[in-house]
Amino acid sequence: MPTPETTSAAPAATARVPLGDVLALFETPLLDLVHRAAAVHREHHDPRRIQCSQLLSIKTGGCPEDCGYCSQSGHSKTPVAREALLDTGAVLEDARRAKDAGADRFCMGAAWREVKDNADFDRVIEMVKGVKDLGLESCVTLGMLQPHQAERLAEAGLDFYNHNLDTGRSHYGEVVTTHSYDDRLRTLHAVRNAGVSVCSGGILGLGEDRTARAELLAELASLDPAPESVPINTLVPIEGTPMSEHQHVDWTELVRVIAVARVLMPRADIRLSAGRRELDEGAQAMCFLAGANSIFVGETLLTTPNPQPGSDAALLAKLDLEPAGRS
Ligand code: SAM
Ligand code: DTB
Ligand code: SF4
Repeated sequence: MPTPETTSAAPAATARVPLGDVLALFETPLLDLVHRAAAVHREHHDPRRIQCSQLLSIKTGGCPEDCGYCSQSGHSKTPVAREALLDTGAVLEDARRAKDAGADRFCMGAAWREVKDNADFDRVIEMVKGVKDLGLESCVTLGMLQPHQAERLAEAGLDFYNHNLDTGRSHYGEVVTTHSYDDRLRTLHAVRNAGVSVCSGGILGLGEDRTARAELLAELASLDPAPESVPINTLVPIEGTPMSEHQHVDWTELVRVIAVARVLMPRADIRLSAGRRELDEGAQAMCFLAGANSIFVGETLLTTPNPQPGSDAALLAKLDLEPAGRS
């Protein structure tokens, strides 16, 4: 059930992208779709540039929400231990190392249902300011936000707020029951109104069908304006969660999702996010061709491993691609 303070109607999006149009894009022969997406990508972006974000879990585990995929949900018995919010100094030290290693954005994640107006939020505000002072772009993902909290983050200089819609509305109830799709949309609206850039995308492999994937992309593309940043994650199966059994997502379906996202949201950064460890170099190259222009770098995502920094650097070099921070 939505919380009392979030029961007002979700903001209506203007000019909705019809689901039928998105499904028709999915049905396009794959290489025709990739060709079209690559052309859109080249019109709006430098195709040699890859935006590189580094993640840090600043408050891990014990989350009251029941998201079925997540290692940090208090409803699942997973190998992830619960920890308190990290110290600002330790976080900024990690951010400095990320910058030295070539990241251009530092993203801090907290396993909270929602932000509370307390000392922990004051500390996150300090962290955002510190990351900005290092000359990095800043991003946080802290759960649900109220408008005044989004404004405080904006005043601290926050560049992006990540809050994923995760899947299509029709499938959301199969993934999480402790908050609603409209709760997610209300937070995105608060972020947008505060003038912070929106980072919102989803996960493939939650037992959804192609229609649910098309619904997700239609919903994101119908936000007005569309998100600046759209992460496409593939499920990293976590032992002890209801979704520990992997729904195999073929790499061609991931390429399709990226290509459709690129066509629908020409200006957004499309982020090839969690799940890259399961993709070989050729499949990743195809994702970049289809319009992905952003990745997470560094040894870990939030609680799971990411490809080794050395192998990522080698892949980008082989493809003549450049990390945005180095170009
Ligand atoms: N609590 C905040 C929230 O829900 O927005 C922030 C943290 S949450 C871990 C951020 C996003 O990471 C989720 O929305 C989901 O898309 C992605 N994610 C989490 N666990 C994942 C997993 N096991 N595999 C793939 N993506 C995952
Ligand atoms: C997003 O869409 N993917 C990132 C970031 N936003 C916060 C998180 C991926 C988490 C993968 C599972 C884990 O490491 O716990
Ligand atoms: Fe995980 Fe975020 Fe859901 Fe909490 S709200 S269980 S941290 S995805």
